[in-house]
Amino acid sequence: MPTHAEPPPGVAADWTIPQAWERYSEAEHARWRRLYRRQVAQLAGRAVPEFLEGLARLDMADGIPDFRRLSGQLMRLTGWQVVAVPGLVPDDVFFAHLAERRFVAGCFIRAADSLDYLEAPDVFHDVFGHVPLLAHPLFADYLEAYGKGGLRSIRFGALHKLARLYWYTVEFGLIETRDGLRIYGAGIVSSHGESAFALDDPSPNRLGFDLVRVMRTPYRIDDYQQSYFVIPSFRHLLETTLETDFAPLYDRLEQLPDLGIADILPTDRVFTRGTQAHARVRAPLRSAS
Ligand code: HBI
Ligand code: FE
Repeated sequence: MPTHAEPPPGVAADWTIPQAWERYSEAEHARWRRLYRRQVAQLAGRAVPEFLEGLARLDMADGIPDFRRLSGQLMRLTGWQVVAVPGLVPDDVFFAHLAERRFVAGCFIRAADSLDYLEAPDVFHDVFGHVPLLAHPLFADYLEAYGKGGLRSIRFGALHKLARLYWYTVEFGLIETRDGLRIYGAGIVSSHGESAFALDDPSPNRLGFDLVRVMRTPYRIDDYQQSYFVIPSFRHLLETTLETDFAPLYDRLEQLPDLGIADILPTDRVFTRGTQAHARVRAPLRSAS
């Protein structure tokens, strides 16, 4: 994705567009409700309580949320807003929005015949998946810190490494709780299949989160993850990110080779040593980042 790209015609300089909430059809709202109900059932006992609490406070059960109304609710809770964008936006634009506590979300909803397969993030992934945790103060601060770190990483030429942190936390993170492991990553909580796989399947590794370790680990965009990383708490994630001086870290990472996507190191805290059966049988690695 090139930085400093010009927005397409009809798109504002910051890449936002009007959501045009009035234009959703009743069939689209019904599709959202179906996805919502199915995921709420799937997430009981699987999602971290803070996600479920956020979901309950934001009332988005009745249909595709109007971002103006949702932003009003979120603004009162943690000072975040949700703004509409036409699809993927350039990295620098994405980070600049996060740094200002604006979450960018797609407006379209997936087709009725592909509820489980997504090529581009839709409104269900972006809003159901990402927004509930933005009602949690520590996670809200983490995402702002990530946006600021992202803007700096572009200057260091280290975006690639920082994107792995986003992937293995914001999108596919697991967390340790008193009741066992729970999911919090938006890519998992918005996926019916992966919300069971990430937590219950014997195939993937589940390893303790370590910032440098994660930044050395490639990820897949074409199938379920082969390794998930477990944070001890949202406070730990936020404090690690705020306390780390990323400039020397990026220098160090230059010297350290990337790890294999499913490697387990002697220094890893191992929650699950995965069989990798899913990755071997279903879908050999085609693309890693
Ligand atoms: N744009 N709309 C949108 N959503 C994203 O998640 C996103 C993006 N542009 C860039 C981007 N993510 C990456 O920079 C991060 O995933 C690292
Ligand atoms: Fe996402």
